[in-house]
Amino acid sequence: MSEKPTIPVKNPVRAWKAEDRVSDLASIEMLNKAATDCVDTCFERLDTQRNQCAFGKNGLCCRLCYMGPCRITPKAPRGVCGADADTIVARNYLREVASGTAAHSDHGRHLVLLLKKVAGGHGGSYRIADEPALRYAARLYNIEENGRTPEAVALDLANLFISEFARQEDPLATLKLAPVRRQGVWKNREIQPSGIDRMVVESLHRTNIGVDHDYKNLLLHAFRTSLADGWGGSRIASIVSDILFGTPSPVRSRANLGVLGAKTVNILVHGHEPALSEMLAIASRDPELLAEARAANVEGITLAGICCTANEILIRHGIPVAGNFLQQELAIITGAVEMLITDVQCCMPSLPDVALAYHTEVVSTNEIAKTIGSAHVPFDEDHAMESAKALIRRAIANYKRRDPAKVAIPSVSQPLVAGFSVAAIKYMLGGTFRASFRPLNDAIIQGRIKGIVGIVGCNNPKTKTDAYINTLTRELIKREVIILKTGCAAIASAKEGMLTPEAALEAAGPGFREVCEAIGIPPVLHMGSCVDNSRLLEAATEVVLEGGLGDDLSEVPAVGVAPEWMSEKAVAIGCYFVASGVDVILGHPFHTGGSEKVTQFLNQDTRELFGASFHVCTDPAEAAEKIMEIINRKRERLGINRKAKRKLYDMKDRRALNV
Ligand code: NFS
Repeated sequence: MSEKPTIPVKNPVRAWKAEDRVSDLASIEMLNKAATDCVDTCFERLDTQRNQCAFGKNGLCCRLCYMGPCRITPKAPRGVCGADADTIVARNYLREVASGTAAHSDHGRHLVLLLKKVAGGHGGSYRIADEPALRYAARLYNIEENGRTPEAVALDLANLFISEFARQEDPLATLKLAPVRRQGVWKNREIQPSGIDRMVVESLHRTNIGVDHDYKNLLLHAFRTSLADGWGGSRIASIVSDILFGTPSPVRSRANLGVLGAKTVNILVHGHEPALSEMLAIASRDPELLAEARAANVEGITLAGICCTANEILIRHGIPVAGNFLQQELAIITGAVEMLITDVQCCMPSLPDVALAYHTEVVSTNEIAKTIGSAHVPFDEDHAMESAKALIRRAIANYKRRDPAKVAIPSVSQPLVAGFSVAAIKYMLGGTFRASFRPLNDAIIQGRIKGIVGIVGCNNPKTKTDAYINTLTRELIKREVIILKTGCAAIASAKEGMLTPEAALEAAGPGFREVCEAIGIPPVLHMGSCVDNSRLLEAATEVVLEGGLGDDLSEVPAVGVAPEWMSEKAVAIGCYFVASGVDVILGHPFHTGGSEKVTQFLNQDTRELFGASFHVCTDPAEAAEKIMEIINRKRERLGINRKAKRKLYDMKDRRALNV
């Protein structure tokens, strides 16, 4: 290790029970083990941060210049420069959106540069894994593909995507993938983003001392910037991932800490970018390495994932998921992890501290993401397979340091099906030759499916892990709503067993269940990582293009929910959903409570501007009611809110559905 962590681990005195903080049995077990092993986790750290700063919480602390930091109170309503609560809250909010956009988009940029290398014949171990996806993407952007080599097409596409980051004046080309009416809304509201990088830079410029002080103008730029994420950086990341690593299709696997092997070398990948984890997924099955593992007296190599890196290799390779965001520390506490490999985003700086109590080696691999106490082993993309193999060998060598006395792998994991890209959903709905969203649209029009809800985002130790996500998911499928999932919310469902078609069908309302069985689609669809929220927009766009449910995303009976979110990326995602015309329910509010005007803008005025707004529902039952109210209102407007007659499907009906 390069340097020892500096934060001492202390024996926590807990005033709570593990089962009040986490939902699944594996996490409960590991949280209890943490106390026995005298290891701090985020749950104890939240306790020590109990009196969190009210100024920060309300967005009222400004530290953008060195006349401050200023804090706004009734007695001190303006900062030294004269900025009031509205300006300060809006500036802070815009910076959150810019940061979230930057994270997703930098991930996308990295993949685009890799695509360019592959196109130029310098991709090393990488190749174009999905040529149809490449050609489809090229056609979307009017790039000639007919009769050209995949490399030539890929080069044009990579260059176009690079220009999406650098564009200085014109709107992003990727906006054209949205329904035409939505494009018109963005144009009329003057929030079409130009280059992704430009939008982020402009956000920082506008929030610099003495620049943009009009809270509305700041917030409009927040929505503009978020569009550069959802329809720009994130969309590009998903498209390029599919080209380089394959478009996901339904795959079976398992989720939760029980996927770790008692007698195998356990390697966890954690973070977001799939380039390294893709290679690890392949290398972990390499016969030579498996033989080396056996020579070290272990039965094999178990590769599993945490957070969105997990989702990326789950949906393409069926690699099991060890856990979601709040399980990253708990995974180490099993005492059975030889190596935890981090790339970027959502990797807690505490990991090396936790690892000190065990034999786990925490390895960072990305130059922009190092942690004191982690070993840094830069991932050499030009020799990717060799890099991946070297890491696996290092993990095998670390197995001998595993202390059997400290090992307790919870025997808890659930089966799952994941990998529902839009192409896969289309295929499921109509087969190879008639792939289309028609059956889904028809089912919504007939009222057998009431609407579509995307449940996305993180976990947050402020609320019981997974509880809101899972309660809401069950409540909505009971009410005949189809659920699209990404990120850690998808993993929450996986751990609850709700990503198996059988379990979810059992819990689904009668009409919905019949449709799912008839058209062969499960009620809860795991669509990928958080950048893959762009797939949710893609799916909603398909619904619009298919016809019968309005001309714009704002007319589709669809809602987005971020129940337990914590990341700035979630703020950006929420904004691009709302700017796209999709209402968003938040499980807890933004740090904007210090300004009534900003709060009103986000929760009300946006309806006028975009046809959708934010809503805060801290309780899942309340959220379900709100969602159904929004869905029913949209159904009413579309004139499809007839009560569906229950009817059992026979073969004739099934054929009729597959038009
Ligand atoms: Ni999304 Fe995915 Fe998870 Fe939250 Fe983090 S992993 S990018 S930010 S915690 S869902």
